Amino acid sequence: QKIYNSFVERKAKGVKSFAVLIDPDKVTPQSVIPLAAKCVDAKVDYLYLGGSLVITEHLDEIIQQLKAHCDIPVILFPGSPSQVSRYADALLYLSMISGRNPELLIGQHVISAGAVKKSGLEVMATGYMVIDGGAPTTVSYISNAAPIPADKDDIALSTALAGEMLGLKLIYMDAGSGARKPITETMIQRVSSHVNIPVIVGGGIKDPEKAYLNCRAGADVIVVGNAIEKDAALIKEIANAVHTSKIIV
Ligand code: 1GP
Repeated sequence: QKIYNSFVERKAKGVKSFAVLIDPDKVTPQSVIPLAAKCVDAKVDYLYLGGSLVITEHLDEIIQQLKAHCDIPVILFPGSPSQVSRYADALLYLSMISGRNPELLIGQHVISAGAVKKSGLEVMATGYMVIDGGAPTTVSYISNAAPIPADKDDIALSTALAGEMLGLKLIYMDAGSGARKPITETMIQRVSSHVNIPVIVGGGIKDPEKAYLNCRAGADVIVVGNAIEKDAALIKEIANAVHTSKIIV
């Protein structure tokens, strides 16, 4: 549990982490080489790989290239069991606890359990909470499950608490990739002040200011994908914002 332990240790010290989300369909095994260099230069903590829809046949190759060109842990963020690759370091084993679609709560896990076990990947049981991002996102459409309304902080909190008490190891609050409205700081604060497990926050974060505010509100890991695809200079800016938001504990 090397990577999970790094999450817990960083949280205990109040150190915030920055994860760059790579959509495997928007890169090639070649294009991730300069991207890896930028992430190393910016001191990115984790690379997340995956998405609701992944069509590429080069997932393994993309991961191999990332591993060959940087030491940043590669963590799978799979939209479906077909996105499990043994070349990664760890897997966010997502149960979509915000929804009521049994396939995403347990069904897909049963189907892929044997393959996941065989992969040797570090498995991190994650309570995946989709929060309404202001307009339908790919994840809210594909999951066929209603997201938690953006202003229902109590529902978000109760969902996260239930996930923690069920034994999940991480909470991932996600407004969905490209969300018009990222998750509010009040919701992040409400959830993270009541659960002890690390809280990951992503979806629609477009600037260092929002990343910083989310960390100050209690997020332990900030995930950014879309904004970085549009402007790679943001990698360093957001990494700096996240790393200067350390909370003295
Ligand atoms: C999506 O949380 C991630 O699942 C990141 O979202 O692409 O909007 O940064 P963005």
